[in-house]
Amino acid sequence: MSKTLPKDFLMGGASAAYQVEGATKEDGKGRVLWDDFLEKQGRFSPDPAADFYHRYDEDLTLAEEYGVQVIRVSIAWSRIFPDGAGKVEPRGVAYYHKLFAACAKHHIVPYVTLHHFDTPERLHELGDWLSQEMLDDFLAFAKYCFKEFPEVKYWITINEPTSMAVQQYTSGTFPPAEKGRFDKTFQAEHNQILIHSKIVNAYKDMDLGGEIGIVHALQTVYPYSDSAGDKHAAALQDALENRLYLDGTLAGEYHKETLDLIKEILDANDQPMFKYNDEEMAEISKAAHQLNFVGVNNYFSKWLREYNGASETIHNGTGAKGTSVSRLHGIGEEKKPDDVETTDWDWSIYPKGMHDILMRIHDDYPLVPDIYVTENGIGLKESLPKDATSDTVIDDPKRIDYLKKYFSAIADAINDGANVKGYFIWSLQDQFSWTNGYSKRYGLFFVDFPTQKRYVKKSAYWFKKLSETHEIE
Ligand code: BGP
Repeated sequence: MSKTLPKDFLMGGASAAYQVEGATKEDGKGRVLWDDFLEKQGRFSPDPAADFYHRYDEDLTLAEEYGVQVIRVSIAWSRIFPDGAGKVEPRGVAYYHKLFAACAKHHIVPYVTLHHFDTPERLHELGDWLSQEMLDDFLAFAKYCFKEFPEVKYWITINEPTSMAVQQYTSGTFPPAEKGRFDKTFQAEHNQILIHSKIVNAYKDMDLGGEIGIVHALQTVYPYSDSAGDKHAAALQDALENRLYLDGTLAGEYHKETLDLIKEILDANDQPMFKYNDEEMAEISKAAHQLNFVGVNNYFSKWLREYNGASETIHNGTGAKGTSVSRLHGIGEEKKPDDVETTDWDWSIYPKGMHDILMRIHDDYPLVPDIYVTENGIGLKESLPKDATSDTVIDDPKRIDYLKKYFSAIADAINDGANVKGYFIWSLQDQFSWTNGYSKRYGLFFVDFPTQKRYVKKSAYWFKKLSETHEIE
């Protein structure tokens, strides 16, 4: 018998401003941390992306037609405040009002992220999440948005604080591309938890009647074997990637065991503990008690084994299967079991990891009322057939298979008690990927980037049926 989702389960599509909008130099938009970084790298450009800045209505029309009820979009901070603070750019403000009006026209509810990896350049240069000015300006930007966009009823403070900090200061895949700086990673993590909390508390004080949450990258971590060394390596990796955030944002405190694991990582690397104080922890606790929802981004799981060498990370940014390496001094080494299937980008396909992370939130972090899966999906190498016509449907059986398995795991978690309210596929349409450019496609809708023409994928038909019947077939 097929599994079912609850009748009021929301079906959605996800996006992020820098990955879909394009138009990075249009209508007074300010520069962000990625502009210089990508120009210097010379591998790919954030323009045109999916040209959502001009084609949002076309995408929302498709979304509505294919059963999408909710959508994740982010506001590009530098479209509103080109310099991060100070002068407001009215054309940026007008764009988002138009976008939200179009969502309403298409009966799609926007869940709006305030920061999705796109720090304005000036603030990035001051130290990004490590700079007090950045934190102050982000709070001011958030309050501005709450007042300016009352049509938005669902806000997300920060997308994936962990992956931002880890990729900026541990693996070096995001600008400023530093490696092995666990001290900066944890400080940036704490600073994001703190400013997220201040924003949640400010939003609740404004009493605007909407909901506010945060989105975490939560990749489930398992020990490679039952050995004590592998189990401990998994616990350390989990503290780095999941646990500090979950503790801070969902429990409102850092548990002693979490702090001990973090200190162990920092000691092994001769780096100091991150700074936090009682006043900050009171703010964090207050926010955790009034947070409406947590968003879970889960794509893959990790297996860790004991490792005592130097740090070495190699990112598979091209889809050359088997090229990624992650060995972190003071933590452990990633090693997937042979029987776990992987994508071309070495991401494991492991739906049980989705079930387990949803249950962990349900079991260990009971304060948070609602859970959404805010990102999940599979990146594939897809191309347009040579003889394509405007009616061509792109065949993507691997995506349908992936979605079936992950939705089934979500249905199991709901049956086991997790309050999962909805699901946002990554991604609504094909988009630009931060470290993989245009070759890793995730969308329900294929975008031919040179012409910007959209083609429907078979997975969109599957998604529509699920949205209508709530039966996973
Ligand atoms: C998440 C981000 C998204 C998106 C996604 C896919 O971490 O929130 O912005 O990029 O991952 O990742 P990638 O583009 O690296 O395949």
